[in-house]
Formats: sequence, structure tokens, C-alpha cells
Amino acid sequence: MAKWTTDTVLELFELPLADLIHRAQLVHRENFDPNAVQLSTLMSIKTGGCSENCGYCSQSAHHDTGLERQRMAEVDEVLGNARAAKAGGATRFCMGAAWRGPKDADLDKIEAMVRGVKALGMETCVTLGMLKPGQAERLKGAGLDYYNHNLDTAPEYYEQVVTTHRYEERLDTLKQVREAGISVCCGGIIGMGEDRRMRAGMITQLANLNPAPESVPVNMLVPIPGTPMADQQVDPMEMVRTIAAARITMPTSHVRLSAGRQALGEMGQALCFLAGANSIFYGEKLLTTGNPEWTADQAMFTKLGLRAEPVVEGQRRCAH
Ligand code: SAM
Ligand code: DTB
Ligand code: SF4
Repeated sequence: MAKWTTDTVLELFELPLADLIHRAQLVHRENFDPNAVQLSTLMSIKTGGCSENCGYCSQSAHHDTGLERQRMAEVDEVLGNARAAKAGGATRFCMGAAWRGPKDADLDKIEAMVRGVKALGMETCVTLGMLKPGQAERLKGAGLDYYNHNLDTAPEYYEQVVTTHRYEERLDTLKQVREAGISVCCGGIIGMGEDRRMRAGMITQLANLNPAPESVPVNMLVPIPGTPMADQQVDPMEMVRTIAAARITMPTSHVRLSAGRQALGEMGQALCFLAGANSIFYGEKLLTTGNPEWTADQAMFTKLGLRAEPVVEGQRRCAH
């Protein structure tokens, strides 16, 4: 039986902001140290030329975004970046590829990357698109901790975002990841022209996954010139409300304040942390777009009294 309905989640979105933040804080403090933030660093290991037509994406071959395509990175380069991320304070290294899904032959190199990053003592995450039977098991065998695969929006809006694959196919990959014993990182984007009810619908879908994703990245659209969504924008306060709704409906998940931190600025990010965000992408680049400098993030942490979470995600602080 579904735990949440779009109507009940929409009611959360419509609360006065102070009431919404108060509820999110109560849930957050019951389940986490409210001043700790988990740090993940991203690397694009295969850039551009993707067969899919996701309307927000700089890497789709269907849009003329001027992005330079790059072949799959070499294992040594990836491990060099992972070492630098670890030295900078990140605990998880996330590798992203612009694919509809990996070929079996691609996985040989991916397995080596996962093994290498794991050997550095970091948590591992990959986002490679849709998986075929057997692929999740191979990734698990290499030591993969998390697979990122976002639902991105409400089911009824998905066709306005992408037509080269279906929502059900995303759910199928998530099922394979779960069954292989890999933790799920699954979230979405706000600011793609959806309305508030659809934002609530997306959170409802995520919260009703059984179990809920261990990590929930909430992205605010980074508009990319040349994509169909180049001119979209959203009130940043909707980001705060979406994060609070994620926190309340997925109490023990890490909620990641993901793309959009540069546009939010420090004040906007502070509100997101108050709303229950407790993870960020840390490092000067996301996949193809910018992210705050490491030094700017360190200064923000000092200002807000936040500290990097030292523990792995499986070992949550819980009052009960
Ligand atoms: N190809 C894989 C896939 O689609 O799952 C992995 C990479 S894809 C770039 C990972 C996620 O990044 C997307 O699902 C989306 O949520 C987010 N994303 C991509 N471009 C974005 C943008 N311009 N603004 C905000 N989020 C974005
Ligand atoms: C996620 O939800 N956000 C990250 C990660 N998962 C792979 C990617 C954000 C990409 C932002 C646009 C870009 O840099 O291309
Ligand atoms: Fe971008 Fe992933 Fe869609 Fe490809 S499948 S266009 S990389 S979001």
C-alpha cells in the first residue's frame, strides 16, 4: 500500500514556510546530526553524444549545446581525481556516463574504476543510464555502493521531458539495482516547467519506493543554452519546499542539495540545509556545469557551523 499520496505531499508544500521548516527540522533531528553534511564528488567519465533526448541535458546528441564530446576516461585519470576528492574531504566518488545504458564491454573498465575507488577507502557511486539483466550484479561484484538513477519528475510530466525512454524503464532499472543489493540514489529536477502538484507527485513516487532511496538528489535546473529548457526557471523557494517535503517523507534518507547551488547562493543554500538537506556535490564541477569552489564551500560551512559527515551512509546516527 502506498504510504504517501500526491494530495498529502501537496499539503506539505502548501504549509506556511515556518511550519514546513519546523516539521522538516523535527524529522531531521530525530534521524541525523543536523549540522553534518555528507560530501560526494562527481566526475564525468564519458561526456556528451548521448542517444537520449532529455530536454534539460547538455549531453544529449539531440541538442546543439556546443559541448565537446569525450571518450570514456582512463582508469588512472579517474583514480587521480578520486584521490584529490578524498584529500579535499569527500567521502563518496560518483562517476557519470552519458549513455542510454552501458554495453557489457563497457563494464570491464567501469568495474576497474569502482574497485580502484573503493580501494582508496571511498564510497563508490555510478550513474550509467538503464541497466540490462546481469549488469547490476557485475557492478555489485566490483564493490559498487550506490547507483544513481533519477525519476526526475512526476510520471505524467515525463513525456514532456524525454521521449526516447519511459518512466517504467527507469523504475525497472531501480528494481534491478535494489535486487542486486546496491543502495539506491534516486531523485529529480525542479524547474523544468512542471507545476507544484507535479513536484509533489515526484516526491510521492520517490517516497513510495519500497524501501525509499538511501540518497535523494534534488536538482534545481541548470538551464543549458541549446536545450529545449534553456529558458525555464523556477522560484528558488520551491527548491526549499521540495527539499523539506523530501526530508519529511523520507526521514532516514540523505537528501542531497544537488545541481543549482551556484544560482541559490549562500542564503538559498542555508534555507535548504534548514529544510533538511544533509548532502551536497562537492567540487568545482558537476558533470558539465559549474559548482561552487571548494574554498567557498569551506567558508560557507564555517559560517553555518556545518561539518563534513565522517561516517558512511550505512551508519546513521539515530535517536531510537
Ligand atoms: N545518463 C545517465 C542517466 O540519465 O541516468 C546519467 C547521467 S544524468 C546527467 C544524471 C542526472 O543529472 C539526471 O537524471 C538529472 O537529474 C541531472 N541533470 C542533468 N542535467 C541537469 C541540468 N541541466 N540541471 C539539473 N540537473 C541535471
Ligand atoms: C544528480 O542527481 N545530479 C548530478 C548527479 N546526479 C549525476 C548531475 C547534475 C548535473 C548538472 C548538469 C551538468 O553538470 O551537466
Ligand atoms: Fe543526459 Fe542521461 Fe538523458 Fe543521456 S540519458 S541525455 S546523459 S540525462
